[in-house]
Amino acid sequence: MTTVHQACYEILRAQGLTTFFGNPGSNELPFLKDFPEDFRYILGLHEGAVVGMADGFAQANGRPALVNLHSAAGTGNAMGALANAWNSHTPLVVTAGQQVRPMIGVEALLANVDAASLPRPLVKWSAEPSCAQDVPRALSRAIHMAAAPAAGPVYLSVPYDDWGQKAAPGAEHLVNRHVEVAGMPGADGLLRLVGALEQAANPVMVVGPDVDACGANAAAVALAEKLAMPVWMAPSAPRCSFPTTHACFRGLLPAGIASISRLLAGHDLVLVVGAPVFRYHQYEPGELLPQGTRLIAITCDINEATRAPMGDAVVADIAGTLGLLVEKVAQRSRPLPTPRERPPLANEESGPLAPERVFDILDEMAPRDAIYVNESTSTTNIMWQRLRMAEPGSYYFAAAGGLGFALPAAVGIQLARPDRRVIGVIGDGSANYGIQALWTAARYNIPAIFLIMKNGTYGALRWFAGVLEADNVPGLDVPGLDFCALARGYGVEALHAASSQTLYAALRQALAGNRPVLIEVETRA
Ligand code: TZD
Ligand code: CA
Repeated sequence: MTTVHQACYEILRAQGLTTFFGNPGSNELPFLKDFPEDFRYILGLHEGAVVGMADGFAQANGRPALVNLHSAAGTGNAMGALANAWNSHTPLVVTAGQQVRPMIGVEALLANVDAASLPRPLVKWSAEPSCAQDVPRALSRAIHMAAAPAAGPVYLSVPYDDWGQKAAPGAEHLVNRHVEVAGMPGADGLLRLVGALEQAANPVMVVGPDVDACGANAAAVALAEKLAMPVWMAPSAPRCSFPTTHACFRGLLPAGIASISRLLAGHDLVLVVGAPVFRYHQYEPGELLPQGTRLIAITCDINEATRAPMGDAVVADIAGTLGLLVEKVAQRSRPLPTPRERPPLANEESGPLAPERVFDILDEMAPRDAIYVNESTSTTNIMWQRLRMAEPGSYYFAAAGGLGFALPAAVGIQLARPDRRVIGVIGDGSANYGIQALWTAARYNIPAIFLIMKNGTYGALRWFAGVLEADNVPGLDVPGLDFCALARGYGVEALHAASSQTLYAALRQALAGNRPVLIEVETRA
């Protein structure tokens, strides 16, 4: 007899989901029972950290990752992290253990009441199968649904008495299913795109995270070079889709309506690729676009396409469409834009380090293919100005702005990419939301480097309080945190840096080793 348990592990194995990220409870034990040797279980000590690690892992792999949470409480703890995964199109198959079927109705301890509704609206699809025999099919659907563009998290609640039941006949058909979404613009649509680009006098491109996610960075470069057009990173970009060292690269767009409009002025065409139009943050009322500017977005996401307040959109395969455009558009004869000026190196000063100095030192010391995970909220612009990021997959940031992403994601990304060193640059406020992932890094020897920018305050909120003219706001400082002690408490080696010399030495030591290291650096607010 094939059990539901066996049928599901067959599907997971064949579909390549052999790494579990989880935090177990009683409801999950029958699923985890007889855990096969070719699977691995990465334990996280809090569900926010579990989903953050899985999010980083899935993004860095470009494939769905499996998460196993405990009922409603575990799902609730994970919701903040799900908000980021939802916004970043991360394919996550989130499973949660449910009470046994006869005990859900009486709301026994750990029954997940209305389980399928709980994670909405932060998942693409959510279900609790109506009977045990439907669990393998629902799991199969969850995997394909998560991976199909636009990718995203899905949720499956499984009562724990289902696992030992007999699987339905025909479950073997689910094992090797392949679902493909092949969305390319038709011949007419492509002609219109090419025509718009060729006829524009002064086009500009805005590239977003899905360019990096589908590995189309080189195609974006080729298109920018053919049209000799400047390129901006989309506002609030959670990934880096264009080499920051390229002559065409202009920098990160600010996240306000008026600022964006101002910076795009003078361009008759804005081509947005793989980004929402736009992911704003601060409210800056103004013109959505400069007068006379046309906008066309190429996106994999029907929601992004339809909700945009302006412009036209083409919902299509991003890599394929970019590739065709590169092939079809005529090479412009004008020279590439003048490269932006890199800011001068920051001066050495006494006292806590200026963030500019920290990034200069990091840029000097880190391997050229380092992967940065940013959650140092007040220094994001400085980071985009000073770090050279030329390789695909070099930068990750919380796509919904929910803190608690970077520290766990750094662990998940490093697990997925042992060939490149991952450096999390994390504020002393942000580090507390996913701190438990340090233990996972130590436990599985995942050698990410965690650079904690210790300025004693919620710096970004101080900036925002200025924007909103909100004076005398309480709760904006976080003095007295000892991250070296916290790191050691979780089993991670820790180094303190209060000067350039000690930061150089700490980075040298961390980069030379093959273990996780936390570096706490005193920075200026
Ligand atoms: N809680 C969660 C889960 N996400 C958030 N984004 C916030 C609270 C609000 N928040 C921000 O948006 S930025 C920020 C907070 C608390 C300050 C982070 O401080 P930090 O970095 O020390 O990490 P800076 O460089 O000092 O701003
Ligand atoms: Ca801070």
